[in-house]
Amino acid sequence: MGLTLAEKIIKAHLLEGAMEPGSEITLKVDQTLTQDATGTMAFLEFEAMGIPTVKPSFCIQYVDHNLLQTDHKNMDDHLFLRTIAAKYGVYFSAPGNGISHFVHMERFTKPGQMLIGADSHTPTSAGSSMISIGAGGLDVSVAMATGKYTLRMPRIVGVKLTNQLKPWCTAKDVILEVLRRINVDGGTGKILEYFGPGVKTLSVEERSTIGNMGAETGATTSVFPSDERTKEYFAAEKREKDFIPLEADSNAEYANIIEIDLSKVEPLIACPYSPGNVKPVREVAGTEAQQVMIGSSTNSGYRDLMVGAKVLEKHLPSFETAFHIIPGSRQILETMNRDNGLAAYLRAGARIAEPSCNACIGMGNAPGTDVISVRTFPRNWEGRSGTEHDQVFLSSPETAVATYLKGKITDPRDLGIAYPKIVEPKEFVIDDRMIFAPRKGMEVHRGPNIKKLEVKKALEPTLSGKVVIKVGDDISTDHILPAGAEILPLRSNIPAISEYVFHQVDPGFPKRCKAMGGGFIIGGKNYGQGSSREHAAIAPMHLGIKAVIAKAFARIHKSNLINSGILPMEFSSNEDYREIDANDELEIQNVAQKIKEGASEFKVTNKTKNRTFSVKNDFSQRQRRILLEGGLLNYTKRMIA
Ligand code: MIC
Repeated sequence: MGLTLAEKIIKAHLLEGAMEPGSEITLKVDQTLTQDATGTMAFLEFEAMGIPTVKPSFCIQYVDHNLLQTDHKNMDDHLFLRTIAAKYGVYFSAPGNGISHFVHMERFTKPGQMLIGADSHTPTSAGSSMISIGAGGLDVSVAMATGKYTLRMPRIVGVKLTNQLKPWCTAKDVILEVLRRINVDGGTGKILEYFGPGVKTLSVEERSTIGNMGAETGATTSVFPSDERTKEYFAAEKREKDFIPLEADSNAEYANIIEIDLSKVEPLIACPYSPGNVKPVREVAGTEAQQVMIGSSTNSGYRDLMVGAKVLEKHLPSFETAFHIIPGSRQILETMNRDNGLAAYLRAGARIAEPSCNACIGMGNAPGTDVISVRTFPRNWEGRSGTEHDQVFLSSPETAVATYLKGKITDPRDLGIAYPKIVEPKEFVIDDRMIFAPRKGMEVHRGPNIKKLEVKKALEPTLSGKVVIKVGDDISTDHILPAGAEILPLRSNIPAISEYVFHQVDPGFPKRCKAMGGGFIIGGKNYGQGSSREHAAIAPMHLGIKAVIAKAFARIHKSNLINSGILPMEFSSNEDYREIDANDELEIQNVAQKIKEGASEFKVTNKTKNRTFSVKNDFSQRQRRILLEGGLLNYTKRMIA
């Protein structure tokens, strides 16, 4: 039997374990990326390991999230990252240079290599045929220290693309179609591997859009072949030397196949409050929109921005809708400027932001009360934009620009104008002067907001305490610990950020949790979906959370809980979820001993209800040791010693 492309790349990096779905494997890491919101903690963790320099052949620190500088904190963090990166042999991309995923796609991707990034959208590099996986900051700092990353071997699902997209229908609509079919947890434990004759009709940028938002399905990552289109892109980046062709064997077998006829893909839109709540644009067309944004974390590439510029060159809006453009990188901005795209936007009333993720995570440009906001972003959970009860819709740039022109949600095919075909440039404007190579001898800048790392003690023999909160299905890490202009600058200050745990869901949580001396969280299915932010585990750990019992977990958050020494347990029978209430007193007796012995089923006593129920886990040997030692940092330090 032949190998899928994902299997080929994994096989070439396999250090330990067998490539059987579900079994634990350890892979060699070629590259790591961190961004500022996750990077400060990742570097504090790296520092605590006492390793003089990073192991992988290329590590880079980006600054793209915390760019709103309303006091000293964010710039202090930028300077900390600049100097500590230099100390440990890590490249540094300065604020203003661009969003990690875009700059990485432009300057550093290498087909066939393995990238681990402290951001859930790291699979953007799927477009350049890498295995690129999003992980918590501590997992990435361990990869920086050891050159290794451990995960469960995913099942490889084939996504077969045939034919080609019709005018106004885009790569964003392709990934929204995938989400419409498999929803926000359908990719869990899987890699989505794209193949088939339709692949060659998509550029690297378009493939990257699909890889980026593959994260929203819960997939470990996505991957595309490396072909002539990849070669063209690398040539435009003057990086021909980094190109190699790659594809699956012709007799590769996939766990299952999702077929997408590109010619049948139509403009789609994800409605509030989930990237999985996908509908045809025509179903919601006519809804008045007072804010439109193109760019930020998804769809801020050259093609994405030029298409809107070309439309607006010939057709002017009423100027009544607020319009924001957030380019992915300085390179995109400069290339767009060279090709007259910027002028078109300025004339059309766009507010042009610096290249950043900002608005995607509520760092500025929050919508007003009851405002309908159409954005090309990847996520729209309630409140993520910074406004309570916001109404954020996720669409392609084509749908966004059509909406801007009409002032209401509009299927771009109904504009009745010619589709401006965007040809990718033969050459981008390349300028790497804002990327700094590591250099020894810089003193590490540590602002007052950077607090000492907290490390948990070994697992208690028996866990007991109250249910501090009970939540439903699909709770995202934004629900657990929001981002936003007020909270994001506290990422290197755990005591301060912990005051915001479940801020939008239940603002009394931190106080109550501390008063109760910690306890348990009860969750539904897909608990912890979304971002890689390990703060959504570290902050609950700081407040005394001992275990989360849920119907099922999202991959990255589950690892982050284990890494923070919090037990993620699943209900053996989901019926038991209904029988628990907040404030119930729970106990898991002799849990440490049982974990040591390899138990996979545990008895939980609900003392309040006078009943017992069972919970399960699939912990590997390694995860058991991590939990027993109180987290991955303790475990890694001991391994290194
Ligand atoms: C996101 O899109 O949710 C973020 C903000 O980029 C996060 C990272 C973070 O919270 O720092 C992610 O996707 O991992």
